[in-house]
Amino acid sequence: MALLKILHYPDPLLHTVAKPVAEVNDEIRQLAADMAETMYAAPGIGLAATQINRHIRMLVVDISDDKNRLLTLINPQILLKEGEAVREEGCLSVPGVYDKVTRAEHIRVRATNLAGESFELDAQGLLAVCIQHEIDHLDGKVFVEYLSRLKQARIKHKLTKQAREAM
Ligand code: K1U
Ligand code: ZN
Repeated sequence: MALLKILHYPDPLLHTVAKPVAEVNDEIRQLAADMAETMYAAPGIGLAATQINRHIRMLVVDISDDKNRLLTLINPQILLKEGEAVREEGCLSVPGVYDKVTRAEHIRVRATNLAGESFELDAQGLLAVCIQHEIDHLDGKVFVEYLSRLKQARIKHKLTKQAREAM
């Protein structure tokens, strides 16, 4: 297993649109295991392949306190969105920034699992928010894009300065 480097906003690679996974093979299963390890170590409750500079449609999430409900979604598709909820979000690619985003309260997703089988999942609350946030990553969208232009500019400035100082 391996810990992977997480891209930080405003890295333009975070705006890459990921391509579908053609075949679920051992390479994909190894990448999923490395992504889970990276997410738990961060620590985070989700991670999209885009964030570790792999532009394929795969994400991992685990919102459980005991870190024992890992979900791996390959080629996820949102079939249904219902209701609206405002929640504070964070992002491992935008460290130290938390803000409120409005998303669907309930979603139904179809995806492929690590055995290559299709499944459907109904999610609400934090799980629904987290899955929508991760699918946005696969579409090249970072949660700060839901915030005002002024907030985005401030976040960009702060993280660019931090990255320069870390060099
Ligand atoms: O995609 C990511 O960058 C991961 C992100 C997922 C997320 C969190 C909150 C709302 C929407 C999506 C994170 O995991 S940020 C870190 C975080 O929320 C957390 C970390 C440790 C314990 C509990 C939560
Ligand atoms: Zn994120």
